[in-house]
Amino acid sequence: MKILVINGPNLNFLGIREPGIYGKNTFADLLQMLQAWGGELGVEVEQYQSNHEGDLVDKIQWAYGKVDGIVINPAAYTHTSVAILDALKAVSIPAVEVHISDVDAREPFRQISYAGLACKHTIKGQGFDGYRQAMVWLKKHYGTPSPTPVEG
Ligand code: CA2
Repeated sequence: MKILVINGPNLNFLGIREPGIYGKNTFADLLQMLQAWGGELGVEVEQYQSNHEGDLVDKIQWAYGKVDGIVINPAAYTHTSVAILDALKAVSIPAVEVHISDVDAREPFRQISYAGLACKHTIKGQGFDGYRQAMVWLKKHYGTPSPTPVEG
């Protein structure tokens, strides 16, 4: 199974500012964790981060026919982007939305998610572990079952 992990604007600044909301681990730490979790789950992980809405749309379109699942944290574009929603709908790849912080406990505008309307599942407020949980969820629901060992 191959999973594409997409991160939106400013997430490359993780660990540099606002540790109270997003934790003190850096974006480089997150990328290392994604690869380690992929190894543990037996899942191939590709990651992509951009600060640009159109680039995120391009990457979602690129994924068509190439990956089995998408984990996406569209960051601020979560709350504004119909283009990302439409791209996720267009490719129809099973997607899980992740938010590091508990968006429901923050400003009202963060409680609206356009991208989430095209996602099968959402994980919020679990810190970086939310990405692992999203990969576990995709593997459970869309991974190929391991063959049953034959005895004898
Ligand atoms: O909780 C999340 O994961 C968010 O998607 C993060 C976005 C925010 O706009 C969403 O409402 C919730 C913001 C990411 C910005 O990341 C920063 C990292 C370091 C310093 C400042 C911002």
